[in-house]
Amino acid sequence: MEHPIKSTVEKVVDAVTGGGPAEIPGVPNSEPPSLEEPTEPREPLPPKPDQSGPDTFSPTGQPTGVPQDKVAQGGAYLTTAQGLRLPDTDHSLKAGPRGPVLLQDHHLREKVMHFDHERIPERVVHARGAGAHGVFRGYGAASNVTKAAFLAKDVETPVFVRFSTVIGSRGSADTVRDTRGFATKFYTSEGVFDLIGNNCPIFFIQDAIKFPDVIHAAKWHPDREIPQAQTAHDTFWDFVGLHTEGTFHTIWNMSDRGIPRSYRMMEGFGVHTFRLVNAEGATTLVKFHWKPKLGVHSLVWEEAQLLNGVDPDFHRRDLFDAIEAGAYPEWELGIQVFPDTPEQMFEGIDLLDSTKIVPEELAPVQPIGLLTLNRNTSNFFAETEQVAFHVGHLVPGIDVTDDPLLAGRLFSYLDTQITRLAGPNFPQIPINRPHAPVNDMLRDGFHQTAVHRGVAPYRPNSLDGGCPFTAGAAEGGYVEVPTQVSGRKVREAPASYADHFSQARLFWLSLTPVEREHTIAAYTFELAKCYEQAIKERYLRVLANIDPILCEQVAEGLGLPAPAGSEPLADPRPSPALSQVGRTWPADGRIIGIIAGDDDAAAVGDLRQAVLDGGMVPLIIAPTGGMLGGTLPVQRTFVTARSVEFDALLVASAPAPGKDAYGARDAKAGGGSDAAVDPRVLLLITEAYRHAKPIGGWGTASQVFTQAGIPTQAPGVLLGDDGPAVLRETLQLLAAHRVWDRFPAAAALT
Ligand code: HDD
Repeated sequence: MEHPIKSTVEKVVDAVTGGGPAEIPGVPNSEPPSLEEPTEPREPLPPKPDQSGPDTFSPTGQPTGVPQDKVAQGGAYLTTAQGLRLPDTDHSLKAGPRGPVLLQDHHLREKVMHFDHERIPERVVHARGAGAHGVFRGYGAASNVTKAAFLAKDVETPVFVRFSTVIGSRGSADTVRDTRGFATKFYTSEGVFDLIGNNCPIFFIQDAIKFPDVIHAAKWHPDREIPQAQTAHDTFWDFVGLHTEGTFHTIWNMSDRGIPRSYRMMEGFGVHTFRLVNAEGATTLVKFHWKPKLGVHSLVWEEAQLLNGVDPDFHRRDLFDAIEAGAYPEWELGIQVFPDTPEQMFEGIDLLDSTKIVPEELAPVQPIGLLTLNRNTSNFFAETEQVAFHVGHLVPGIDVTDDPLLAGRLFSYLDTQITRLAGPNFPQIPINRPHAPVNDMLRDGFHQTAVHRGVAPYRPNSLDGGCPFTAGAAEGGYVEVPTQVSGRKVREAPASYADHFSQARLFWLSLTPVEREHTIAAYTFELAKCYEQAIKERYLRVLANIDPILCEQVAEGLGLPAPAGSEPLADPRPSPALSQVGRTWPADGRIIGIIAGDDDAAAVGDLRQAVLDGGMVPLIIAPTGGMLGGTLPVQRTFVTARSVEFDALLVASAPAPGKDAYGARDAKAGGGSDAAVDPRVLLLITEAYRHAKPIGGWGTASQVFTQAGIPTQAPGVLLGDDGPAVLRETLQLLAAHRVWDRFPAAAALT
């Protein structure tokens, strides 16, 4: 089957990277757009298909008929919010051209008043995010354990997904070391179901009452509001050093998992154990997983740091561009299934403790459906910013458990929307509207947009004919599982919650040497950023309880003695599923940089086509912009290109220093094998090499590698006869995402 990217990627590469104007359906592109101000009112342009907002439904579930293509700038004449046509929006009403502005200028007042109130409070956590629309198709594989209609075979359900970082503000950078949110809203026929997970299977805390503590510690210092969007500071390490139930989540974030390559390439986890109910009323405990079709890949730390400056929107852009290109990201939803026993334990693991996983080797993840993101947002604010998720948005067949972390979330998610979305009527905002009929008796309040009919929004009533009636399970009503509840009223945790280290150790032991090396470096970086010596020393004692080598290596980096652990070391069996290294994946959607000059145009043309045919995105990097050889659009110049944007770099020939190449004015010019190469190209290549990316070339490319100090025999350095030959080898390397052998430390920690 042809991958969707193949048919569309070429067109979009141009549109996305500036190679040509994007085509608006129905509007021919042959006429160059006029830059002159239009003088005549004209018919609005037809909206692009992806400009239409979500379908709108009235609070009673009927389509509103309000055309969602009623987008901004859609009509012929500018009006006020009241529909009054305006002759001028550039000048305040004044007593003479140089006179004072008049208080009666109602247009000025409306325009500025609305602007003054354009912002809403950002989310208290997960403020920075990116969203997309898509569809979920059930495989039917879960039908024996749940009656949820959207999981039945071939049922298609519209979805909206929002990815996020946790700690930073709305405007913070994307590639920070942090947990990522993965929240999915399923607009099912039975009502909205929200699965609000992370890219991490465990959480910092076991009880929601600790959530304000962990977030206060992880966010910026309250006195100076720094640092932004990262945990490399005293308050975080102070907290996790004292509160050791966060040890597993912390090591997860210090591993490469904390810096994903792309939202498209990360797993998602529902974290808690949920309870499923089938048509017969039988219950099963499950954990939800999202498995990305492109595999799980990460940045390396230096790439992440550079990207924070070079392209702080890297993840947001990557998601948007991929969808625009038709390279629709896909994830399989899967479940780990456990018997619903009174103990709610599995193989000795407490299923109600959200700081623990059940290794996939013990309970395999069984695929139950496919998520495809296929439509970008048309308005970030209306959709990504206003979407409101809630763990209590459930459908028949899915119920909660007594996980105390989940219990607190059931309170918090509704509560927070009151402040953020200014009142209780946020379910009426288009992105939040269910696609199932709504027939509630909730009335009035701020931002009420429904015009409810009837006089009896109460039950029982006789005045509205007793309507609406309640639904039992047979009519699709949501009936909670009648679980047995008993116990003393206490503020205590069960004994099993006291194990804080065995699974952090399991994770450590499951990593490959190179992943361990990265994890050591991350701990060393973050702890070295702390001012307080006591905090570093205390955290080394935590590390000693995970693994003595880990502790020693971090201690060495900090210049401190390595302490002994206070707990006996567990001896868990490693879980290979936790490592990101060692498997191969499709290279679809990867970005291939091609460094070329005018003389290389013919060869580069063939290579570019081969990259497109491979389902990847070629970006041509040349000394100057414009068209390479007059035929191929140049997307990056030596000034704008930085290695971190590319998954592999291919070199057509050795470019001589350009006139604005820094530090190269006195370099040896002219031909010959030792002729100077543009230093910006050398930087591109040395960085890509350091970050273990495939680099290749043909023709005079070997000169570039030699001058960059890269041995041409090194792993992942490919020299061939022509571009397509080099690309074939590059593809094989990209299947593993990186040239792992190139990391010098790969052998050191075995
Ligand atoms: Fe939370 C947002 C994920 C525990 C309180 N959370 C939020 C989002 C995600 C998560 C992905 C962003 C949703 C969006 O895109 O709008 N949160 C989690 C996971 C948790 C978790 C996987 C543990 C397993 N959260 C958690 C606890 C509490 C909260 C224990 C409070 C007691 N979370 C919130 C919140 C947020 C939120 C304050 C902020 C914005 C929002 O809800 O809508 O209510």
